[in-house]
Amino acid sequence: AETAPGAVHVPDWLDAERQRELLDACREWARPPAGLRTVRTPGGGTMSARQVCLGRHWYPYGYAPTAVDGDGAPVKPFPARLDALARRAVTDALGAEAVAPAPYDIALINFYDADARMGMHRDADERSDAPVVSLSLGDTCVFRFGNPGTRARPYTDTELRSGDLFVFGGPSRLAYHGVPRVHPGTAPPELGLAGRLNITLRVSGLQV
Ligand code: MD5
Ligand code: FE
Repeated sequence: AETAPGAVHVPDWLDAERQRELLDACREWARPPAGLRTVRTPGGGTMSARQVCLGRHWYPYGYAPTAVDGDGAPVKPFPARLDALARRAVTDALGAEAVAPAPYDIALINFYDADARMGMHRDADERSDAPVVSLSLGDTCVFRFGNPGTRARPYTDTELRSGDLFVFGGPSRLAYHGVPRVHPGTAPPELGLAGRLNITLRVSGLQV
């Protein structure tokens, strides 16, 4: 369903087996070295969602080829199969003509516990207008979508559940958005995940 022009929510895009595979992979990526980290913002705060990056570290606000928070280990590589997954996602949500020519090369994986939130922000650190692909696992959250160009209301709140795909392209690529709330204990029991995980796949537009 189209939430706004270019912003398409596809519930249940990943079946139970694909969710399990992606969760297992996320658990591997979350292990040190260069595993799960707390992101420190330039203002001296910390993000409540913890993060793992593949391809490049997100160093608020920008991308760095080396580790910047945490243990100093080099960032893990971005696997080619995530590029294939992102292209399938964009094709399913927006159509083949929306698929970027450049390969997807960055994954930001956010881990939300019951109290984690993400404030309203825009994702403007990529030098590419390729759609951002978002995959959710575990607990249901409230995803808040703002307006392209302004932080102001009205917002559109949508629940994102385990297995859901959201693609942000076109005029929605630079829209304000956030995660005001996670609903604890709502993950599919067979997944065995307490909390929420979100995987975003992105085209950096940067030289390697
Ligand atoms: C999340 N992550 O649920 C969200 C899903 C982040 C972040 O916001 O920056 O890691 S991605 C939502 C997103 C990405 C790019 C554009 C837009 C939304 N948008 O224009 O609404 O952890
Ligand atoms: Fe974002």
